[in-house]
Amino acid sequence: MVGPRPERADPLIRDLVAATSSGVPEPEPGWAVERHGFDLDRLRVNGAVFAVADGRIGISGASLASHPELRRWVLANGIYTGSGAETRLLGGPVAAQLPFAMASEPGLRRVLDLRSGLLWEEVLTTDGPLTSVRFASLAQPGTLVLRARLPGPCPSGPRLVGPDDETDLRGGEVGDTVWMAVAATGDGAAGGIVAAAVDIDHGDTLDRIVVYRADPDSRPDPAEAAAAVRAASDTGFDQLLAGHRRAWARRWHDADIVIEGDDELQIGVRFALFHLMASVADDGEAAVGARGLSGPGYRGHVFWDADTFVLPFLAATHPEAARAMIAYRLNRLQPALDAARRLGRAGARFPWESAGSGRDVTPLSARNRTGQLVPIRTGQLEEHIVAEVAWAASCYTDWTGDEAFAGGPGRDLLVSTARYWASRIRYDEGGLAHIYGVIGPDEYHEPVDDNAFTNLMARWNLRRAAAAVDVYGWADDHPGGRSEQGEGDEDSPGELGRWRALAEALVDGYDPDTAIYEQFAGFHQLEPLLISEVAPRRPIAADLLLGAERVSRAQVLKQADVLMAHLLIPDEMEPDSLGPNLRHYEPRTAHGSSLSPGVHAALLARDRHYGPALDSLRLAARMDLDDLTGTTSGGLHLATMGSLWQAVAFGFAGLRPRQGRLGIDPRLPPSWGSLEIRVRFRGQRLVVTVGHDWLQLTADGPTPVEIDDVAYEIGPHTLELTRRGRHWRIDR
Ligand code: IFM
Repeated sequence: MVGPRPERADPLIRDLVAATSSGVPEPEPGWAVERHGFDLDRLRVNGAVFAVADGRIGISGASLASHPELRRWVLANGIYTGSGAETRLLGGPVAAQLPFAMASEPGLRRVLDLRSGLLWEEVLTTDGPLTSVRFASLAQPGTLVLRARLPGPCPSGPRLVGPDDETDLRGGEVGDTVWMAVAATGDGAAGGIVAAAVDIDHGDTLDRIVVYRADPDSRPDPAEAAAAVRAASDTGFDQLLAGHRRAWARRWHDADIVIEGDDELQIGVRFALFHLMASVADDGEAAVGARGLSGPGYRGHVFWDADTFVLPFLAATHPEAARAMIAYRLNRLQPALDAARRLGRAGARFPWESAGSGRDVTPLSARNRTGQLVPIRTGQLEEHIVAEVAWAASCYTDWTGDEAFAGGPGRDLLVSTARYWASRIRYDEGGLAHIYGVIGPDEYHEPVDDNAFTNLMARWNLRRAAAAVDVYGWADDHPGGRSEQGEGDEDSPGELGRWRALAEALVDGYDPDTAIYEQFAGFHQLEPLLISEVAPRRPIAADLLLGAERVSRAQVLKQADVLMAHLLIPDEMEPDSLGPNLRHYEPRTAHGSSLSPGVHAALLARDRHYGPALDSLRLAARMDLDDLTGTTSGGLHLATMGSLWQAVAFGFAGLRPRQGRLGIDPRLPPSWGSLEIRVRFRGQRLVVTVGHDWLQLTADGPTPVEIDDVAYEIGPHTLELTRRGRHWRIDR
């Protein structure tokens, strides 16, 4: 521990010192998640809800004071340990702890300040009240800073504690700096996490500054971390805090959503945006696991949750982070090519669950909530992920207009995934094309033939890849170069022609008489059971309620399936098919997966069903705050959070990039006063504010938008429109 360093007389720091002395500050309305009291059942849930992260490192929101039921963890983006399906995120050294024990009636109050990314805590310990504030610096990722007002003299205790599950630990001291290193094991893992910590004693307050360094390929150097933490402690708490606050202010400036007239949703939405922003690094590569950096659930494996649910928010608000997520996939293209090859197919087959190596790490079995061992076949059969990796790349291109990406790595992802589908799809004797034996998003039914969602996504993938090659040509190393396109050559249609023909021939289960897509071949013949009537309160795990066997023979969906296609690729869907499919599939959907309600909310809003849309939105917004699935202790459901943004952005605000313009077609529920959403489109910041009969757009620079089929160039000025009936007209 070192002596106090001179702090600047910054009002901010004075406030913080005063606040830590006198307790946790009053939460700012609309910007804080607050919890009072001690609830043993929620101890671990709160560890996720109050987690703080900076895109690289995530730190559990567990109390600083110890309790036997507490679990503390530190996770680093993309640093895995273990082998095969057992591969999991490596735990890092824990620094957010102090040697005080919670009192038997702990009296706990915590406030997560979403605006500034600060976690405040007041806890009664056996020595008296311990008040603290901590943050994971968004300005200097990898830096954890905490200030605590101590209940009394600090008993001696370790600054860094080794994670329970890890065995390969080393530690040491360099001057007043303590360091600890954890190394990954298994599957040729060479990576690790190192932490170096400095304590600064101000008498009755203590500052702890910790620098984490993590590397997937080699053991980070403790000396480098120690030098970095000394530099950070020279910078001092107040400057670190000021930089952190500025970094959060910048992020919110580009991404905030203001819902006037619904305080509960306002908090739910900001809570989601906060954790989405905190979970993804914005340089290098970002492996975004199903629970981000907010917990070890699903072992930190990367699913379609990342590409389909998380990435759109980032593509539209902080493209650097979306690009880092795509870099994660691009850097694993070779294992995806190898996986296809092993199955005798062409192109790239991205794994259902991915970690460090890019090989599939989906477990083959798991215990369900009743303790029964059930086989897991998603790794072999849930192949729609292949198209979603390509979809994510296109989503990034559509929002950013990044031509260098679109004509290079973006095109390559489209081509390698299209090739996979081309080798996977089979023609029948009648000339129709099929994808046999898959699992769709609805994992209650497996395997199925011609899952409409998978087929529609594969069709989109084939068409979009062909269009990309039309525009940008083949990659330089393409055998035969542009001649392979063979446009206009009847006998030898070439690869692009084959893709387009396959896309045309691929069945999609659409029935023009009913305007309904059959979820998979034979779905309409299953028991016509409406889960909305069996279990009026959803979400419900229908497989547990009714038994997996019964559910597999019934028209009960775990999660949005056909409807996912309406959300992701509306231009591929039959005109006016959204309403009929919503009405058909909504009452059949159990929302047994947290990914589902946000999707329904988006589409119900498009369809102007505001009551049910808001119910679904609320479900998504409360999923983790109220631990609706009973699984939040493993981490927050990042896909749900992404779906919440999509529901507001795509569903209610009606934002959608199309042909180089941002389409805007809002749907404002009667109960909301107005909705404001901030995005970045093609390099410009755009603020869209929607009222019931007015629409205001403000952009920093020239921004092409489209409203009611009319193209506008807005920015740097503000454009105001007024509603006439269902149409928007410029104010004169
Ligand atoms: O990717 C999801 C899947 O759609 C449903 N089960 C959980 C996975 C991880 O969130």
